[in-house]
Amino acid sequence: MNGPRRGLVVSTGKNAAWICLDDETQPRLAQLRRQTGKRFMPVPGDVVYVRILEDEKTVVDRVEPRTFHLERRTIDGRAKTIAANVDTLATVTALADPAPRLVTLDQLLAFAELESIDAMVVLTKPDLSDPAATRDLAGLYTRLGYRTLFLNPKAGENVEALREALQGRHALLCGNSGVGKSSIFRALGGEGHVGEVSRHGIGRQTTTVARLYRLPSGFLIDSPGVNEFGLGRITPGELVQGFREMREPAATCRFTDCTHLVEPGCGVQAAVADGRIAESRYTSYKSLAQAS
Ligand SMILES: Nc1nc2c(ncn2[C@@H]2O[C@H](COP(=O)(O)OP(=O)(O)OP(=O)(O)O)[C@@H](O)[C@H]2O)c(=O)[nH]1
Ligand SMILES: [Mg+2]
Ligand SMILES: [Zn+2]
Repeated sequence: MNGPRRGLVVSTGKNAAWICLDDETQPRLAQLRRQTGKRFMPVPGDVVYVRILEDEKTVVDRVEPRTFHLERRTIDGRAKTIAANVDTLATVTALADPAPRLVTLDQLLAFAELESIDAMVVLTKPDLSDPAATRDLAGLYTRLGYRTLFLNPKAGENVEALREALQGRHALLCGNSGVGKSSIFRALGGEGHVGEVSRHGIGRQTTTVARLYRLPSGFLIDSPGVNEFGLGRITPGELVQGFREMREPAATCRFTDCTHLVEPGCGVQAAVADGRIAESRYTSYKSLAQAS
């Protein structure tokens, strides 16, 4: 069999990538070729065609055009592509340890909304949190229409519900460091930390590279903790479209360029005042609006 074979990128290193061929279960290490002078870096989720040489060496021939890719800002402000062909953001938020950062969650949800991809809300560590607080948070996002579930990946609790929710999806786990993304990834069957040593030493297994796990249909990508998941520079008018419950109220503002922060006659502020918009969601909106 010498023809090109199709596969999915699982993870990438400097000159090589782990590829899971469509008709195999174990990933293979494949070499990346130089393409027009510079190396083209595939990312997890990329569809590639590889050739297997006589000595079983595997070489990536070409990378299919991406339907979608996700970028994040590096510390020095550059954009780095972290995953390709994703259609669902599986946002992960710990109910405790670390305490939920709702602005991160709301930013991820706004990002998905603005990019027109699906999002779901996964809440972890229910065992460390007050049940009433868990119910309140789950209720808020369920009412907004997001598929919301809580699970304890460490104990294996509710993991099957998530597996079912991910069926047929090309999903990316995202959320702050330490919330349990890799625990979820492993609970579903993904390989843990092959050939990877944590920057923080033994005991703290922070993920440094994204990796993919093929589901019976679809895939799931584990990614490093996302702190800056670029909404980039956007206007309040654009940002408010990322908060689905604010769209209608925003259409009633007196000023068409309303920032929904201080203006009189603001439909959004009125909806916060009478409880149609949750305080925490508006707090997230304000902090994102002031940051961009
Ligand atoms: N008690 C409890 N601990 C959990 C739960 N889920 C994950 N943990 C623990 O939380 C810690 C962090 O989990 P990880 O899965 O490494 O978190 P992560 O989101 O992958 O973190 P980064 O790779 O740094 O982004 C680990 O010690 C897990 O065992 C849970 O539901 N309950
Ligand atoms: Mg991790
Ligand atoms: Zn307004």
